[in-house]
Amino acid sequence: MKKALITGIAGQDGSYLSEYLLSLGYEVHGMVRRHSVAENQNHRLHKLGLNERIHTHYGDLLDYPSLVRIIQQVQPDEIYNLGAMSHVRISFDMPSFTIQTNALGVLNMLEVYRTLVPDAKFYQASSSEMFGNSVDDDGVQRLTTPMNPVSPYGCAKVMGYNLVRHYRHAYKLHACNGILFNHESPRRGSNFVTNKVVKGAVSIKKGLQNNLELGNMDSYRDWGHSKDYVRAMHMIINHDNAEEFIVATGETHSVRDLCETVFNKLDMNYKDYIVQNPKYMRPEELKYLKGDPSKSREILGWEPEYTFSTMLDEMIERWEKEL
Ligand code: NAP
Ligand code: F7E
Repeated sequence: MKKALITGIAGQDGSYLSEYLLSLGYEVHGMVRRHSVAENQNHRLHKLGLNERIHTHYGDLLDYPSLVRIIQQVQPDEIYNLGAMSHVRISFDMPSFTIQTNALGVLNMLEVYRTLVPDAKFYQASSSEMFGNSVDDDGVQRLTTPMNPVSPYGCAKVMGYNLVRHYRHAYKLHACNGILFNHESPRRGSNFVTNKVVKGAVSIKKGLQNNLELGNMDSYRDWGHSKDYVRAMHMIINHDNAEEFIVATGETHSVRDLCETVFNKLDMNYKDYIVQNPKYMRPEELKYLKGDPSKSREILGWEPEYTFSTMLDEMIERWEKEL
C-alpha cells in the first residue's frame, strides 16, 4: 500500500485528492493546523466522512520541527505540498505571511524531503498566478511564457516553483510542479469569485439578500473543476520524469460572463443585482488567463470530465440545498 502525505489536506484540493487517493488504495496522511475552536478542528474532513479514513497530524509549513516529525513518522512515498495562503487579494493584506508560507514553506518541505525521504516523489501546487499579465501572442499561457507575477501570492509561488526545479536538479530528486489554472467546486471557499457569485445568486433567488457586491468584472479566468485537477496531480507526480505540467481547460470567461451564466441558470438578470465595490478590487490585477494544457493531454492522457456549465450546476445545487 502506497503512502501519501498531503499538506493543506483540509482545503478544497486536499479533500478531493484524499478521496481520489483512497479510491486508488493509498494510505493517506495529512497535515492540519491547530484550530482554536476544537469543534471546528478538521470540520470539513469530518463533514465529508474523511476524518475516519485518513491519518491527520498537527503541523505547519512554517514549523520545521513539525515537518521533520511528520515525515519521519509517515515515511511517505508521495508528498503533495498543497498547503498555502491561497487567496490572492488577501495576499496584499498579509504579504509577509503569504511569502513565508508559500515560498519558505516550500523550502522547509524540500529540505525535510531531501534529508529524510529522498526516494519519495514530491508534487508542488504551482499556479497560473505566476504568469501575471504575460500572455503569448496567440492569447495563451504555456510553459515557455515568462513569469511576471502581480501579487505577493504570485511572487511567492514563483519562488516555490523555482525551488522545486532547483532541488530536482541539484539533489536528483523526483520533484515536480503542476501549474494549475483556477479550479473550483462546491467545496471552494465562498470568498473566491465563482462560489461567491453562485452563493450570492442562490441567496438572491431565495430572497435572502438583495444584491451582490463584487470587484473587477472584466478579468478573465480559465476555470476548471478541482476533482479533475487532483487526478492530474496524481498523473504528474507518477510520470516517469519529474517535470512541469500545465493543467487548464484552454477556455476563458470573464467574471461578467460568469455572473451572466449563473444568474441566467436561475432565471435572473445579473445586471439587476450586481453592485461594484472598490473594496474587492486589487492593487494590481491579473487581467487574463487561458492555459495551454496540450502537454498534459498528450503526455499524461489527462482529460477533464466537467465543463464550465456542469461545474456551475454542481455548485448551484450545493447552495440550493444548504441555504
Ligand atoms: P485552500 O482551499 O485555501 O487550501 C489551502 C490549505 O492550506 C488549507 O487547508 C490551509 O489550512 C492550508 N495552509 C495554509 N497555510 C498553511 C500553513 N502555514 N501551514 C500548513 N498549511 C497551511 O486552497 P486550494 O484551492 O485547495 O489550493 C490548494 C493548493 O493549490 C494551494 O497551494 C493553492 O495555492 C494552489 N493552487 C490553487 C488553485 C485553485 O484555483 N484552487 C490554482 C493553482 C494553485 P487551514 O484549513 O487550516 O486554513
Ligand atoms: O478571483 C475577480 C478578481 O479570488 C478571480 C486562487 O485559487 O486562482 C485563484 O486566484 C477574479 C479576479 O481567484 C471579486 O479580481 C471580482 O480577477 O476567485 P478569485 P484568483 O485571484 O484568480 C489562482 C490560479 C490561484 O492560484 C489562487 O490560489 O475575480 N473578482 N470580484 C473577485 N474575486 C473575489 N475573490 N471576490 C470578488 O468579490
